[in-house]
This record gives sequence, C-alpha cells and structure tokens, in this order.
Amino acid sequence: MRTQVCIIGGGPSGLLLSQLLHRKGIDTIVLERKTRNYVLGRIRAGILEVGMVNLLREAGVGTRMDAESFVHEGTVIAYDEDEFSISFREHTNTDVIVYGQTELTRDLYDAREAEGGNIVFNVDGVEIHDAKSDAPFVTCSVDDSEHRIDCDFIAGCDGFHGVSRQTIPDTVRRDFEKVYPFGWLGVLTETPPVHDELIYSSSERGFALCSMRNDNLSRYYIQCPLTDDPADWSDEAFFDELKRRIPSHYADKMITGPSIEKSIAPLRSFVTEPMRWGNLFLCGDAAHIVPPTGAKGLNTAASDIHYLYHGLMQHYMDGDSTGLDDYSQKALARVWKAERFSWATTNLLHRYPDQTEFDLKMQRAEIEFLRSSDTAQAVFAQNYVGLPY
Ligand code: RFL
Ligand code: PHB
Repeated sequence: MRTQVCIIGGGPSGLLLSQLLHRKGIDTIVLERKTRNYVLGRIRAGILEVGMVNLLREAGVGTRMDAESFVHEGTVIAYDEDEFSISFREHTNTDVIVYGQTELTRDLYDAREAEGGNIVFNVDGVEIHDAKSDAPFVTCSVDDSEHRIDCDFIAGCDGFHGVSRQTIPDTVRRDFEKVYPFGWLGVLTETPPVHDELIYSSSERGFALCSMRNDNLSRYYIQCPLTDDPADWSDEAFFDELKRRIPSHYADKMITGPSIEKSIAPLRSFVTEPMRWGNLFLCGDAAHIVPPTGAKGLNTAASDIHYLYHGLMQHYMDGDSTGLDDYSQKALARVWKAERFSWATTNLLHRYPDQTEFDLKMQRAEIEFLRSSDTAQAVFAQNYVGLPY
C-alpha cells in the first residue's frame, strides 16, 4: 500500500488531520489499534476553544457541533463557601463551547467514512521504519496478515502510550515530566447540570469540578488518591463527597442519578522534545500530556494539527518545506504555555498530601488575588479560552 501521509492513531488528532488533508486532496491512511466503538466509549474532554471549533468547521464537521454545543461565557471558581465568576467574554471578547470529545470524534468518523476515508481498525504491532529517510514506511498486522505502508510522511497521533514517540532514539529525544500525587474520579450521569457554568472548586477535602455535556448529561469529578479503585466508590459515596466540596447552595439543589460511567484518571504533565524526527511528526497526547484542570489536552492536540496541516499543505501545494521545518518549534512554543496554565491551575485548586500550613495560606492568597484582581482574571480568561495559534 502507498499513501502520502500515514497516520498512526484514530483518536481526535489523527482523524482531524486525515479529514483536513482529505479536503485538500492529500491522501492518508489512518491505523487504529482499537475498534471504533472502543474509541467512542472513552469519556474525555468537554471544553473546546474557538481555535479548535474553527478547525472543525474548516474540516467540514461543524454542523452538529454548531447545532448542539453550548456557549460558555465564563466559569465559577469556588473555595469552601465562597465563590466568584470569571467572565471570558468581558476579558477576551470570546468564549468556549461545551461539546464532548465523544461527539466530535463520532462526527469525524462519520465524515471520513462518508467520504471513503481509509481507516484501518484493530491494527497490531505498528512499527515505523526509516523515518529519517525520504522513503519512510510503516508495518503492521491486521487479522494476522502483514501490511506495509509506504509514505512521504508519518503523523504519530497514537496518544501517550503509542509507539511513535518511542521510535525517536533516546539520544535525540528529551522528556520532561511531572506526576501529581492524586487523580480525578469522574462520573457521568443523565441528570441536569447543577449550574449553567462550570464550577471549579477548591475545598479542604480536595478539588471538585462540576461540568456537563448537555441539558441532561452532567460530568462531575473529585480529586482522589491514586490508590483508589472506582469500583470501591458507590454513586452515593461519590455524590456525598462531591457535595461536601462545593458551596452548599449548589449541593442543596444538585440532582443526582445513577452513574453511566465512572473512572479514575491520573494527573500528569509531560512534554517530549523535539516533536519532529526526520519525516515523523508527533501530535497531541503522543507528544504531551496536561492535567485536565485547564481543559487544554484536546485543544493543544488541535493546535498541533493546525501547524502540521499547514506545513503539509505548503509542502504539497507550493513545494515549500518551511512550515514542516518550523513544526516542532511552533507547536512546542504553544504547548509549553498550555502546560504552564494547566500546572498552575492544578496547583491553585488541589490539596497536596505534603502541603504545610504556609503552603495553604499561599494557595488561599492566590485564589483571593484572582478574585480581587481584574488583571489576574484577564490572564486566566486569556489562557482558558486559548492562546492564538
Ligand atoms: P488519543 O485520544 O489518546 O488517541 C490516540 C489513539 O491512538 C490509538 N493508538 C494506536 N493506534 C495504532 N497503533 C498503536 N500502537 C497505537 N497506540 C495507541 C489509541 O487507541 C487512540 O485511539 O490521543 P489524541 O488523538 O492526541 O487526543 C488527545 C485527547 O484525547 C486528550 O488530550 C484529551 O482527551 C485529554 N483529556 C482531557 N482533555 C481535556 O481537555 N479535558 C478533559 O476533561 C480531559 N479528560 C483526558 C481526559 C485524557 C484522559 N486519558 C488520556 C487517560 C480524561 C482521560 C481519562
Ligand atoms: C469535562 O467536562 O470533562 C471537563 C471540563 C473542564 C475541565 C476538565 C474536564 O477542565
């Protein structure tokens, strides 16, 4: 088999790149280790920045998103019984939308399939060969038959546990990592959200987040020890704990219901440099991870795709490789800023096992500064809605 761009990973990054390139007449093959239903079963991001929204529209997959998503002009920050709102609209003249990763991934699959896109599911043993040469190729097996895909470029969109990043030799690659001493226990319920804006809440019992997908689908999280098992958390125990971590007027009106998904995500900050090795380009979670506190994971994947898409278009349409040569540097410049915001927001709102009384006072002072300073709120809003590409 031969294609122009071989894309490893059929998550949002790989599908979005494939769909954008297809509309410019550039041929791709997407290799996905799991099934379509498995990928769609993962409950992940919920907030989209305007840059990602525009990219999805450009990819021709904006119709359902535009009809069904919800605009959020601000967010609530709560601490114990206190709270304040930060207006994105007032400080940045823009906003974010609520549209789940599951939905946008479904839209991308539907579009690729309707247009005859080549997505191969259930691939095993993907290996990247000769990435430094002008004739790279990928081998894999599907249903026990071996395949070889010759290509011009390889896009490594295979997430944090994929093979693409590991293909870059240790002598070239540098990894930067921080692992946090807690995770997030998340629950999805078919109940109306407790509030029309997200509530990020810092309490002495730990962090909590009240989010949503639509009018009758709520997504709630609580900070938990990494050693916890979701199976040990009954729905009742989860909601009891959540209610203790948010201001009581929200807790009193919260409508609870049986969970339809419950899982624990560990929190990690991670960046690998460089994001290009020869003709292999890393995108999204394959290259970087953020703790979810800033809602930046999926949005940063989208900015990588923007840079790579433009670099590939320049190469194929104008014979100019500048965009590809600049890919790693441009993507990383934005990634590190999203990393900083996600790390700082995590530090601001979570309880750490080794926190001293002094550390707690510092955290409280920072939250109160954010509450009282228009400038600090403008900085928060600017980061939350997403830095320009
Ligand atoms: P994905 O979504 O991990 O997709 C990678 C795809 O590659 C496939 N794959 C392979 N395919 C072929 N061969 C191999 N060897 C392969 N190895 C892996 C995988 O099956 C998968 O389908 O990465 P992508 O596309 O870069 O998208 C990134 C986003 O998924 C991610 O940044 C966000 O979901 C992060 N994230 C969140 N971000 C937010 O902004 N808000 C959130 O609330 C939020 N919650 C989360 C999250 C990530 C989580 N993970 C990764 C555990 C919650 C969780 C649990
Ligand atoms: C979510 O709705 O899953 C969500 C929203 C905002 C975050 C993290 C997760 O910061």
